Amino acid sequence: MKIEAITLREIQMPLVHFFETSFGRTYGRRIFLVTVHCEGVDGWGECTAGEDPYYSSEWIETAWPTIKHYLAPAVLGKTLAAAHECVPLMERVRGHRMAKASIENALWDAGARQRKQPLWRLLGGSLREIACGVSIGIQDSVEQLLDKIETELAAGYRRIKVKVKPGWDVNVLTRIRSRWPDIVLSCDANSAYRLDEIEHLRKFDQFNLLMIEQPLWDDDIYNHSRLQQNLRTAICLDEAIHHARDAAQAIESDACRIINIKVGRVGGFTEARKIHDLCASQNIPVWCGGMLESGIGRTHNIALSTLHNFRLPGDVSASKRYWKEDIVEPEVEVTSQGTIVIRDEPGTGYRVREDLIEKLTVRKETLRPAA
Ligand code: OSB
Ligand code: MG
Repeated sequence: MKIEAITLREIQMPLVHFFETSFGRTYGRRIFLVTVHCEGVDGWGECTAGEDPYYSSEWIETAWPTIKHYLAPAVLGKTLAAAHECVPLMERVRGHRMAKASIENALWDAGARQRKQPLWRLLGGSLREIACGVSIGIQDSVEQLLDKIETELAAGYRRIKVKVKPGWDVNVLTRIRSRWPDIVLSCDANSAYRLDEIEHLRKFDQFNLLMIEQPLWDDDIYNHSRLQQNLRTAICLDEAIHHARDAAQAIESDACRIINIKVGRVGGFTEARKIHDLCASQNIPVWCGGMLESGIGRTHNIALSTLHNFRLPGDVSASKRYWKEDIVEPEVEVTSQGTIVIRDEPGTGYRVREDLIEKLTVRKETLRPAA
């Protein structure tokens, strides 16, 4: 697989409904797509860096120049036998994992298409149907949130996750539990609390939550361990896990009992698989996180979720929850049982709608090997 050129593009897509976390509200996405051109086969990847450096320090305006000036030149013109071989080529660049993941994942996509094999099989997956949950942002009122939960439960989703922050937490969880005492429920704080709020966080134990996701600092493992020793509810780490070494430290120090794997946050499929395998060996369940992806990132998340230790429902849900029209065909659909049935066609099993992508493109740049 010779990497002849790489195309970077930004497309803009308004969200069907705004999405609010403890760090802010998003109305639309600036989606950054990467295409690798390899001897007649194109592979697509999505860079999950956000519009702002709030979820992580990476954002679209760091990812673009990092790929253009460092990561693309490191792989352009190279011939690889398999996608994972790009990892050492990009290693000299520190961090910028979402940027790296977009190239690596595009190469996996190209590799699967070239071999005419499903991506999930190439990744080593085995599950033929994956369980789906939803992540519901902070709303303008609790009533609005309860309405949303009702809609998602009626659609069949198997786990409801709500975003929390100080002032939108115990009161909200109380209302949810009084209406639905038995649903599988979890919450995600996106680092909105501090260790001196331990007494407040202990109140979350009364709600029988599946987990509380990333309650403390985004870069912290040690204090999560101190918190976990004082909570019955399982902590799940998201932001704090960048690679398999982080995961090993978090597990060994009992900083979390569940891990959320986001393929962008950890730098690509190779590292995501390493974390998956490590967690499987330590009996720590994992699930696939989401970053409000378009169909391209979404279908990569689906492929990853077929690995056997993705034992809990992921934030992998239907296209129509986010987009009026998605850029893959068919759109991602969820069964009334709250599952996605894995497709057997080569690659992701979903066709990339290049015509629609072209219409949505606001910026595009094709990179070639230096002469
Ligand atoms: O913390 O999981 C998160 C979206 C953007 C940034 C961070 C997070 C999220 C979500 C949305 O929770 C998950 C989804 O894509 O539905
Ligand atoms: Mg999270």
